[in-house]
Amino acid sequence: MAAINEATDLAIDGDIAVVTVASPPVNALSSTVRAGINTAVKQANESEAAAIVLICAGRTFIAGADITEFGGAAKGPSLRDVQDTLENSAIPVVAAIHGTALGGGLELALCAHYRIAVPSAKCGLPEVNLGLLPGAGGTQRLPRIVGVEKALQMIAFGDHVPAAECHEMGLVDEMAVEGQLLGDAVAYARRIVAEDRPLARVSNLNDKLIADAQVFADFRAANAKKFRGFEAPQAIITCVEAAVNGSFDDGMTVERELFTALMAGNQSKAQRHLFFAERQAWKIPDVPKDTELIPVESVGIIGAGTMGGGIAMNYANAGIPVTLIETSQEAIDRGLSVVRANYERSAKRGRFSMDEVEVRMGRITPSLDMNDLAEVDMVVEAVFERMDVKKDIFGRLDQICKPGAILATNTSALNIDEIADATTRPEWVIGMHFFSPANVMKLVEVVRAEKTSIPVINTTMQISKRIGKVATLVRVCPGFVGNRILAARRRVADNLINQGAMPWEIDKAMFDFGFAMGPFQMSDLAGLDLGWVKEESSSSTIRECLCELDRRGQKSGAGYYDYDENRTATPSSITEEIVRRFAAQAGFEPRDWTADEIVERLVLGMVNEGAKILEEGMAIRSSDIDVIWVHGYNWPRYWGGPMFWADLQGLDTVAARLNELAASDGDHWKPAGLITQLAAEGKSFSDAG
Ligand code: 3H9
Repeated sequence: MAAINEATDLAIDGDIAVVTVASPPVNALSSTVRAGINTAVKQANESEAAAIVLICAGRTFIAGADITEFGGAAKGPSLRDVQDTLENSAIPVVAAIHGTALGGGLELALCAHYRIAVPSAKCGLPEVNLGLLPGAGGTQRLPRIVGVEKALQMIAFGDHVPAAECHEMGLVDEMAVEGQLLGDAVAYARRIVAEDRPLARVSNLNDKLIADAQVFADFRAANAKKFRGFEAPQAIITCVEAAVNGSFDDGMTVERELFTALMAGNQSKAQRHLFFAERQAWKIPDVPKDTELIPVESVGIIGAGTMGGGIAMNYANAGIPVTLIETSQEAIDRGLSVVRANYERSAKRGRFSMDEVEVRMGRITPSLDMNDLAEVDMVVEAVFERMDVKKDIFGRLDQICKPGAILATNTSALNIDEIADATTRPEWVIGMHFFSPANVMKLVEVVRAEKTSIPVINTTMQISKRIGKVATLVRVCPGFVGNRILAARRRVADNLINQGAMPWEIDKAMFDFGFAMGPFQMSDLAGLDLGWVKEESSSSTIRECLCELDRRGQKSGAGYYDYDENRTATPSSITEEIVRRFAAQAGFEPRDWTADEIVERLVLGMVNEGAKILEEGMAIRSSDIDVIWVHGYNWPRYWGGPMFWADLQGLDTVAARLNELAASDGDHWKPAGLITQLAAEGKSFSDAG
C-alpha cells in the first residue's frame, strides 16, 4: 500500500487498484482528500490495474464536502476536477459504500462507473438542510438514474435512502454482504473487467428525464407549506427542471449559478451555523468526555397528563420500560388512551405497524403507587406547576428511590434548587424541561441546579440523545432560557399593542418572518386566562379587558381574534376598539406599523434578553440559545436563531438600534452590557463563543 497523502492510500491488489480514503470523522471532501483521490485515480490509471475500487476507512463513506472549508479560499483540485478524473478514467471505477454517501460524497460516487453498497449504507443529497443544493452535479445526475419525481423528493427533502431502496432505484448497482465490502467490491470489479462491461457514465443517460411542467408545478404546490420561506428547495426544483429541459452541460451551468448564489446568501450561512450549533450543544466545558455514565434501563414518570404521557412515549419509543404513575385510575386510563391514540395515528400514517403500537404500549406499565419506583434508574416528574406539590413528591421520591437514581423534574417555571432541597440528595436532582407536545417537539432544556453532580448532568444529556431529543444545558433562572426569552418577546408585543399596533399586524409580521404563528395567535391557542384571576381583574391591561368579556381564547370562541365554528380566526372589532382606547389613553397617536419595525422590535427584545442570559452564565453559548429557539419554538431555521440573527445585523447595528429605542421608548431597551462590549470590540456573539 502506498500513501498518496495523509488522507489517501493506493494499493494494487493484483489487477485491482484500491483507493482508500481515511479522513476521520466522516471522510469529508477536504482539499487533502480531493487531492488524494485525484492523484490516486490518475496513478492507478498508469498502473497495471484493470479496475479501481474507491472505498473509505472508518465509520462511513464520504459524507459530503467539508463544510468547515466553506467560505474559505479554494485549495487544490475542485470536487468537479476529481469527478472528471473519475468519470474519464480509462479503467472502470467502483465506489464501495458503507455508512452514508452524502452530498458531495454521493455526487462523487455518481461519477464512478459502478456503485456497490452494504445493506446498512444510506445515500442522500442533504445539502438542502444546509440551505444549499447539490453543487457538484447531483441535481443533474440523480434524476438521470432514479427519475425526476424520486430525485425531486430526495434532493428537496435531503432524505437518507437505505441501500436496498437505492438498489431498487438503480442508484446502487450491486449489494455487498455486510462486513465484507472490500472483498465484495474487488470481486465485483473483477467481474466488470471479465465481462468487459462499459464505462457507464451517468451523464450520458437520458431516458428517465421525462416530466412535463405539471410535475414541477404539482411538487411545488404539494410542498408549499413545508418550503415556505426557504430558498434552497425552490432552487433545487429549478435545477431538476433544467435537467429535463436542456442538455447536461446547460443543467450544470444552472446548478452552478444557483449553488453559488445560495452559498453566498444568509439562509445557508444560518443553516450551516445551526448544523454546528446542534453538534456543539452536546459539549459541556466542565463535563469531560470520560465522565461516568450512569446506566438508565428503566424510568418512572409521575403524571400521565399531556406532558407526562408525551414524555413516557419518548422513553418507550427508545425501548426503555416506563412505570407511569397517577393518583387515580381514571387519570391513568385517560393518559394511556391518549398515548395509544397517538401511537395508532402514527401507525395509520405508516410510520410503524399496528403490532409496534402494542410493543410500545407494552413498555408502559401504569401504577397508582409511587412505591413502584423503588428500583427505577431515573424518575421524571411531570405534575402541575405547584412548588408545594413538587416538594412533596421529591421528598417522597427521596424515601422511595434506590440510591443512584436520577430524579428529574419537568418544571418549566419553578426553582429547581428549591425542589432539590426537598431531598437529602440534591446532587441527583436535575431539570428536564420538555416542550409540548413532548412526543413531537425535539427540544429538552436540561437544567443543572446548584448541586447537580457532573455524572448526573452527563447521563441526562446522553439519555436525551438516546430518546431522540436535542438537548441544551442551561441553569436555573425564571423561565430558564427559552421561556425567559419568550416572556421578553411578549413584553415587547404587549408594549406594541399598548401603543396602538393591532395584534394581527404583529402576528402577520412574525408569520411572514417565518414563524408558524405570532404571539397573539399563540395566546389565543393557550388561553388568555392562564394566570388570570377574575376576582382580581381590574381592566388594567388589554388582556384583562378581553378576559373580562369572556374572550379567553379559542376555547371560548373569542380572544384577540374572533373565531367561527371551524376555529378560523378573523380580526376582532372589539379587540381593535380596546387597543385603540389603551393607546389613546397613553397618549399615542394612531399610526401605521411596518412589518420590518415590528419584527425588529420583537427580535431585538429577544436578543437583548439572550445577551443578559449569557452575561449571567445561564446558557453556555449563544448558539445554544439559537438551538433552543429553533427546536423549542419553531424559530425559522433560515434565520439561524435569534442570536445568529443579531450577528447577521452586526452587533454595532444592534447596539445602536437598542440605544435609539431606549431614548424614544424607554430604558427597558438599553442594550445588555455584553452587546455594548462586543459591539465596541467589533465582535459577534459567535466570536464570544
Ligand atoms: C456538500 O456536499 C456540497 C456539495 O454538494 C457541493 C460541493 C461543491 N464537513 O453528525 P455527527 C463533523 S454539503 C465537515 O456528530 P453522526 C461534525 O461536525 C455537505 N464536518 O456524527 C462532527 O464534528 P464534531 C453535504 C463534518 O455519526 C463530526 O463530523 N453533507 C461534516 O451523528 C461527527 O458528525 C452533509 O450535509 C462535513 N460534511 O452523523 C452531511 N459532516 O465531532 C452532514 C459531519 O467536531 N453530516 N462533520 O462535532 C451528517 O449528516 C452527519 O454528520 C453524518 C454522521 C450522518 C455523516
